[in-house]
Amino acid sequence: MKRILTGLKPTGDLTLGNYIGAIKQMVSMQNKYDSYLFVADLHALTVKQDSEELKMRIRKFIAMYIACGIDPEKNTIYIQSENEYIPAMSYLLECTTTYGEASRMIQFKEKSKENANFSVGLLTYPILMAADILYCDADYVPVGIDQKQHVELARNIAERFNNRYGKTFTLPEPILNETGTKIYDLKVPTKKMSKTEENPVGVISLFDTLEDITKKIMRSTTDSIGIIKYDIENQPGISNLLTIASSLTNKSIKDLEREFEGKGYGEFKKYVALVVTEEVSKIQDKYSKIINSKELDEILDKGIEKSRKLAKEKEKIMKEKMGTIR
Ligand code: LTN
Repeated sequence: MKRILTGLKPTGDLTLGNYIGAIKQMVSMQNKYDSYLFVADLHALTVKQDSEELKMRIRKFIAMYIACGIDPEKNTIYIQSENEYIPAMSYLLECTTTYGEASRMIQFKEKSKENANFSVGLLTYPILMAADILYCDADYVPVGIDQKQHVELARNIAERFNNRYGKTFTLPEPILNETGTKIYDLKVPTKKMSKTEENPVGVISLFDTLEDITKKIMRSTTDSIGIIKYDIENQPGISNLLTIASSLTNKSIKDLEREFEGKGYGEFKKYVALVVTEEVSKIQDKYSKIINSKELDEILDKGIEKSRKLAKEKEKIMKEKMGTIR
C-alpha cells in the first residue's frame, strides 16, 4: 500500500472551507493509503505564537480532524514536536540544501518581507518539512497549492542525498487537492474562506454556534439577479452556497438548481443553513466527546510511538552514511 502523509499547521480555527475542501478528501483517501497525519506545531513556531493558545490549538486540531471523520484506526496520528528525530534529521538535511534553494522559496520571500525581524526558522521551514516527509518514505503528500513548491524541494533534497550517499529516501510527490472543492468567503465570495481571516462574518468556523452559522448564511452576499443558478462570474455568492449544499448533501448542483427553480434567495439560504448546521452539529457532538478523553491521548501515544521508531531508524541510516557515528 502506498503511503500518504500530511501536516496541519495549528493556526486559526478550522473552517467549513477546510472541511469541504481538504478534510473530506483526506477522509476518502484513508481507505486507499497508509495514512499519516500530524500537527506541525514546530512549523507554527516559525512565527510568534501565544504559548497557552498554541498548546490548546494542537489538541483541538487533532480532536476536530477525528470528529470530521479521520479514523484513528486507519491513520497514524501524532504531534510533530514529540518526535525528536525529526528536527535532528532536519539539521542533517540542512547540510545538503543550499542557501540559494531555501531563500528562493516563495513563502519565505513573502513572509520575510512582511516582518523585518523574521526568524531563521522561516528559512529552514521547508527543510523541516522535508524531514517530516522523508523519515517515513511517504509516496504522496496532499497539500494546498501554496505548499507544492516545498514538497518539490523535499523531493530535490531527497534525490541529492540519494545521489551523494546511496539510496536512502523514497522520492515524494505532491497531490494537489484541486479536485477538492474550493469554498469562498460568504461576505466576499471572490475570496477564499480563510481560517486566519480577521473579519469572521464571511467565515464559518467549525466551532461556531449553530445560531451564528445560520445568521452568517442568511446574511451572506448574493446578487440582484434573483435566480438560483451556478454562475461563478455573475453570481459568485449563490454559486458558493450551491457548492456548499451540494458537497454536504451529495445532491448535484443541477439537482439543487432544479429543486429551487422559481424560489427566492431567502428560502434557498434557509435550506443551506439547515444542511450546514446539521453537519456541523454532528461534528461538534463528536468533538466534545473526544477533546478531553483519555482515548485521544492513547491515539497520540500510539501514533508517536510508531513515528519515532521509523524516524529513529532513518536518522541512524543518515548518520552512518554521513560519517557521524562512532
Ligand atoms: N507547511 C504545511 C504544513 C506541513 C506539512 C508538512 C504538510 C508541515 N510539514 C509535511 C505536508 C507535509 C502548511 O502550512 N500547511
